Amino acid sequence: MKDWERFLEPYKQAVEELKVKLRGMRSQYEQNSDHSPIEFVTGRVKPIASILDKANQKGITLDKLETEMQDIAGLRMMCQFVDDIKPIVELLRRRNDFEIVEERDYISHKKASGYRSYHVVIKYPVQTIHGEKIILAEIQIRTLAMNFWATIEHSLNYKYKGQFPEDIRLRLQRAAEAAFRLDEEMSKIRGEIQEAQAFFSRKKEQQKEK
Ligand code: 0O2
Repeated sequence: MKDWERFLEPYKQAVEELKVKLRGMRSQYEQNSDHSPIEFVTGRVKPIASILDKANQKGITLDKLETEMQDIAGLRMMCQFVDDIKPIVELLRRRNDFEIVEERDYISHKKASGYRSYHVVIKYPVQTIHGEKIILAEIQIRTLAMNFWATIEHSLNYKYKGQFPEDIRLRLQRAAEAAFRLDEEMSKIRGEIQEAQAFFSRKKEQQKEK
C-alpha cells in the first residue's frame, strides 16, 4: 500500500509555494498600475481517487506516478483576453525558480472535446527536511471563458464518466464555440474595456484616499 500522505506532501508544498509566486506576478502588475494579464490564480493537489483513475486509464503503475503523471500538482492562471496568454507564458519561461519541460498549446489546437487552454509542465524543486525533491507540476493558462466551459464540462464529464448523451455532447460543442466567439468579441473591444477598468480602479483609489 502506498503511503499517500508522505507521497503527496511535496506536491502540497509545491502548490502552496507556486500559488504565492504566481499571485505575486499579479500583485506586481497592480503595483505598477499596468493592466494585469493575470485575473486570478488557483491551485490544487489532485485527489487520490482521481490519481488512481487516471493511472488506471493511462496504464501508469504506482511506482511511475512521479515521472509519468504531470499534473498531481496543478495550478491555473486565468486571464481576461486570449492575447494575455502568450505574455504569461513568456514570463514563466523567463523565471529561474523552475524549469519548463513541456508546453501543450490547446488554443491553436483545441481538443476534440472543444477544450482550449495552454499547458506548461514544469520541474519544480521543493526544499524538504530530507533535501531537495524535484517534482512535476502543470500550469494551465486560460481565459475566463475557457475556464467557464472547462469547469462545466469537467463536472458533466464526472457525472457521465465521459459517455455524454448525444444532446449534451452537441450542446457542449456549441457552448465551446460560443466561448470561443465570446473571447473573440472581447478581444475586439479590449481597448474600451481596459480604459473603463483603469477609470474604475482610479476612482476606487481616490475614494480610499478620502
Ligand atoms: P483534473 O480533474 O482537472 O485533474 P489526457 O487525459 O491524455 O487528455 P494528459 O496527457 O494528462 O491528458 O495531458 P493534458 O490533456 O495536457 O492535461 C490533462 C488536464 O487538462 C486534465 O486533467 C484537465 O484538467 C485538462 N483537460 C484536458 N482535456 C480536457 C477536456 O476535454 N475537458 C476539460 N474540462 N478539461 C480537460 P484531468 O486529470 O483530466 O482532470
